[in-house]
Amino acid sequence: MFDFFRKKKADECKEEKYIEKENVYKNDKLNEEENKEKLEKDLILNQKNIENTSDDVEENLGFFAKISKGLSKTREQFSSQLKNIFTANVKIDDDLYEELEEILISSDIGMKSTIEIVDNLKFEIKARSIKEPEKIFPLLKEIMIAKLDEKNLDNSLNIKDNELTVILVIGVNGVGKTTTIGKLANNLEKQGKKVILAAADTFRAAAIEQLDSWAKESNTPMISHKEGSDPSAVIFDAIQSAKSNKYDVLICDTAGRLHNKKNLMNELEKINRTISTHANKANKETLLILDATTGQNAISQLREFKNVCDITGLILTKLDGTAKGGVIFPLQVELEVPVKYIGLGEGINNLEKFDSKSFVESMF
Ligand SMILES: Nc1nc2c(ncn2[C@@H]2O[C@H](COP(=O)(O)OP(=O)(O)OP(=O)(O)O)[C@@H](O)[C@H]2O)c(=O)[nH]1
Ligand SMILES: [Mg+2]
Repeated sequence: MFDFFRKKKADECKEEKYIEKENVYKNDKLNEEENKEKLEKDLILNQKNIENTSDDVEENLGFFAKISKGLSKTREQFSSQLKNIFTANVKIDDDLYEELEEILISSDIGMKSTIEIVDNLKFEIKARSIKEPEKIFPLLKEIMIAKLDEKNLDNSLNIKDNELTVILVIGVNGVGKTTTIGKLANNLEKQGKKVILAAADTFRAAAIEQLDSWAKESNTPMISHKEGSDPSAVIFDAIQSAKSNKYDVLICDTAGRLHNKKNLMNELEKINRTISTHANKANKETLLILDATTGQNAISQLREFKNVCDITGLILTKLDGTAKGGVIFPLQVELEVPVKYIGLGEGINNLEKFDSKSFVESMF
């Protein structure tokens, strides 16, 4: 009898041990799977951290450092020429002022601004009794910044909380309109704005796909129709969508156009009518994109476009590829249109708000 119970007890013990073992095994297996999953997650996180680090390095490079890096060609030319004339024992006389004028003009600063900058410099050197050439650099910077700010223009975009802003982006072919829209959308998204894009360049083959890839990269929705359709109809739809989904900013890409091409300018007029009729309460910006590498040509483009439409601001692109950065002076001071952003490269993070102080500092 006892034997029977003893055997039963032993069997139960065996069974318990077996269950225990099985549980340990199952737990081990679970742990192993969990560990594997955790390890995979860690790997992905590490990978992301590595990727983020390189993005962050770019982002954290700092506002001034980024502008300074982007303007290296302008600085190389401008600053090295200045250093050549402002040597330790230089005499501050008319020859020096003449040489300075030449340098400013060769940097695309323009005749009018150059003469005024040099006149102000002469005046201040006399008034402050400056004798040492090393004191001229900071003074010249100060005068150049004051020149850029002379007209007291508002360099920020007309964007207000809880209100829709419609930004129409225009310019001649290939200046960087679509690329700038991608960068701007990304920039505004990062500031917490809800942005939507309108693919109103229905003219050029692949223009819609190009904007679409920027929309994806900047995490922004895009409204588009078929190639060849009416750009105003795209903008109409985009405005409806922006209004009903409470977007903060609608940015409209348009086909490259010359001011003297009648049909394209009529099309622009129709686009403007669509915006003012269907987004009449919205804040509006018409941004002209100018390619800095074209130097003086950019000035004539602004002149021509100003005659046919109301330009509220400029974005100067490709400053990274040119020594003609000084062209900002005639654009903003003489033609009195504020530069709102500058393009300093092809990547999504290469668009910076324009600010006269950091710009002039980066020229030296
Ligand atoms: N280096 C540099 N390249 C730029 C910059 N902005 C634009 N680009 C380049 O300029 C070229 C033209 O850019 P797009 O954005 O297609 O110009 P677009 O004005 O939309 O051209 P269309 O639609 O054909 O009129 C592309 O190769 C861009 O990468 C910039 O700030 N720096
Ligand atoms: Mg384009």
